[in-house]
Amino acid sequence: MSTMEKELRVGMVGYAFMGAAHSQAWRTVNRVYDLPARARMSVICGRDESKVAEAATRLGWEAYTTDWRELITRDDVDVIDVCTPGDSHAEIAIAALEAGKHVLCEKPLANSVEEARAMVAAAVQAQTAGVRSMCGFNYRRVPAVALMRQLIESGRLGVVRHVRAAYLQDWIVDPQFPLVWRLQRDKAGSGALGDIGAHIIDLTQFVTGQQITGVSGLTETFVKERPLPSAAAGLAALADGSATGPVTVDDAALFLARLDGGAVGTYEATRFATGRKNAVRVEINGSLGSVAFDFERMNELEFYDASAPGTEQGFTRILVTESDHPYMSAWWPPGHIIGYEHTFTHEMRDFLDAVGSGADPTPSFVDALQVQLVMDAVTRSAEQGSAWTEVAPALAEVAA
Ligand code: SOE
Repeated sequence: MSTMEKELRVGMVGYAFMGAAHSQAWRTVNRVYDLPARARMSVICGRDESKVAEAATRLGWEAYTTDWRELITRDDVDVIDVCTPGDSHAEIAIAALEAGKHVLCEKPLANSVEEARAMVAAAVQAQTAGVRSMCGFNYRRVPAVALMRQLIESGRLGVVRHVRAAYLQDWIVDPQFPLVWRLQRDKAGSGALGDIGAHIIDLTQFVTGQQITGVSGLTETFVKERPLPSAAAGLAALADGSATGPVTVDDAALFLARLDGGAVGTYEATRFATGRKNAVRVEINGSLGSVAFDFERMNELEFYDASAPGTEQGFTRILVTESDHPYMSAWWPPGHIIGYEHTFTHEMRDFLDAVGSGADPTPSFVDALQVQLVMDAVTRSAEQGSAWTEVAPALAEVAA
């Protein structure tokens, strides 16, 4: 480590899918990017001691603990990385910020606007002492998505008129898929809306630079009762023979939107798009051109330039693997494509670059509160027969 580099000792809470994705990124980031700070994988935290001990070895952490409250007090930890289900984001992140730790919190920021507001307040207070915070919207870090933002920001699309976004999955189409935490409101806050709708709300606001100001929403739960996960099922079956439980979140959320730069939007987040595994699809139409993206072809961006000669017009396929494309200088020669896990390495790059430079990383907790406010408006609209529902800007709340 050069003398210029700061060492940031990371404590990560959680070791499931996001814990594994973040661990891969912490292991890799300082080996592929030159940054003002170096991450040290100090401690991983989880409730089950045998599982977190195994995860520490498998994922490359120096130590483990089963007590996050002890973790945030340790003098040998500088950063808390929150990779838990949404029902513990606020409690852990606020306590860590108050203990003077930089915080990276997985999306969505919280399970409610109230929790998100409290997290923003803690982040704003901590910032006065140079303590930084970021919400982990990794799809901003897909090189093709970052290129989309560059093209729009540089005016290549002209005036943005249409935002069209869908996040399509199908992992719970089978009614026998068990009632996991993502299907329980008290754990996840919402269903497809918060889990995957949050991504396309953040992504489209990021690439267009516009914020959603109003929505008309519709949600649906197609399968309303599911088998309990094996452990719980065993107990329930013994108790009263009912080894099933109610799904308390949306399976699909759709909404219309207006954005503050004049664009109109259509959004769809569903876990019932049979055959679509992780299709984050975005198309932006402007007065001078369009861009279109599908995460299932994440190294490609379709670009339509209306200023091209009529005889040459058509969507071109940009292979986003040149070294001067966003993030790509760290990787391989052109055409040697990258994957989902690289977006987390890019996320840690941006986090370490900011924190190591004494700057605030983005997206901030305020940016994430904005996403939370949109989702809350979609839910309220859906409860009121898809009534048009305004979205107050998060920044106004913070400034107030
Ligand atoms: C499940 O829908 C999930 O793992 C999301 O929680 C992630 O944010 C997304 O990147 C992949 O799908």
